[in-house]
Amino acid sequence: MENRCEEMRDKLLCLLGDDGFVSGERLANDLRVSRTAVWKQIESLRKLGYEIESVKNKGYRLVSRPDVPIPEEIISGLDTQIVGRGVVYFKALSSTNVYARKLVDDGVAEGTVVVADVQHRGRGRKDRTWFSPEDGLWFSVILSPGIPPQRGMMLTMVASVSVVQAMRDVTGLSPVIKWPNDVLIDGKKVCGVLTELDAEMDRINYSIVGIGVNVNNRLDEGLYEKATTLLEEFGSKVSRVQLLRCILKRFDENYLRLMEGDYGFIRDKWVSMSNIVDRKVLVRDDDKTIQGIVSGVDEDGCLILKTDSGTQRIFSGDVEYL
Ligand code: BT5
Repeated sequence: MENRCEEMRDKLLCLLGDDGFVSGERLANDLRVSRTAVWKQIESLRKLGYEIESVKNKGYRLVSRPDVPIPEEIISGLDTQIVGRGVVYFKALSSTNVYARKLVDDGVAEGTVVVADVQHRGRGRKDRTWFSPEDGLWFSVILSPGIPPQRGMMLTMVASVSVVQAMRDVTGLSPVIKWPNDVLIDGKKVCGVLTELDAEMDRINYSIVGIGVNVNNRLDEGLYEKATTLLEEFGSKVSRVQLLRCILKRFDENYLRLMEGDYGFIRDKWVSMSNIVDRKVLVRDDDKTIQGIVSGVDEDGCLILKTDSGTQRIFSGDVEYL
């Protein structure tokens, strides 16, 4: 029933278009439903935030669309092959990654995106908390890449590269990637990626790539020192719908490159968007720390570090620039 309604709402939005009035009769005829059914759908669209004017003897006119990442706004005309084939939207969830996991168990299609306006238990890496109030962009992409698990970091890289490209496209800003999963503007975190995997020895069965972007949201008091929002950096509100569509489009392109085995392409793009090579860093991983100079990032996404005791490959950790 819900699906049928969504389908009808989609068609209704197409028919309403963006200019002029369309009569209730014409809508009812084209949709092959009663005028009362049309009215009900118009009401449900209004509840979602669409402003629709209705004038006697003229019909309905779409005045404005909401900036809410509902499937109707995200999927229409998206033109991707895998990423964003389906979108599931919630006003609030505990965590989009957790819900995505449930959808995997239900056998949902690869590329499905779960998005929520608010997360009550948004997650970072290592059980850290991700602050996710309204007006941000919190979503997860379900993938089944079939690549070896040691290449799993490349999925985080695909996500970060796509976010940077989309932010450039939409705002003209130039964010920088910080290994392993941060996107920064002027040294402050604007986006974080949490990639979770289910794998066998030789292949990843599925992966959930969670992306959190501070768009027009406020930040927690304690975060302002090290985090920022696009609103703050761009100076005015950024459309979440436009940004999400753009991220998904870029994600699809980059993911397809990865599926073709072009790890070098993703790695090179990632490196060109980060400023980590040749930097002196301290990497913390649980209670271990290691210091050195970054000589590069390999095609598994590992950091190559020149240390006093030789070259080391770093798989995980948090980086501090020295
Ligand atoms: C991350 O972890 O950066 C991964 C964040 C992934 C969030 C997305 S939202 C959609 C999906 N569903 C989820 O439940 N999660 C994903 P990490 O590198 O461990 O960074 C976490 C640290 O960033 C926290 O300990 C805070 O210091 C800081 N932080 C928390 N909320 C933040 C925010 N909104 N903006 C910037 N920094 C934040």
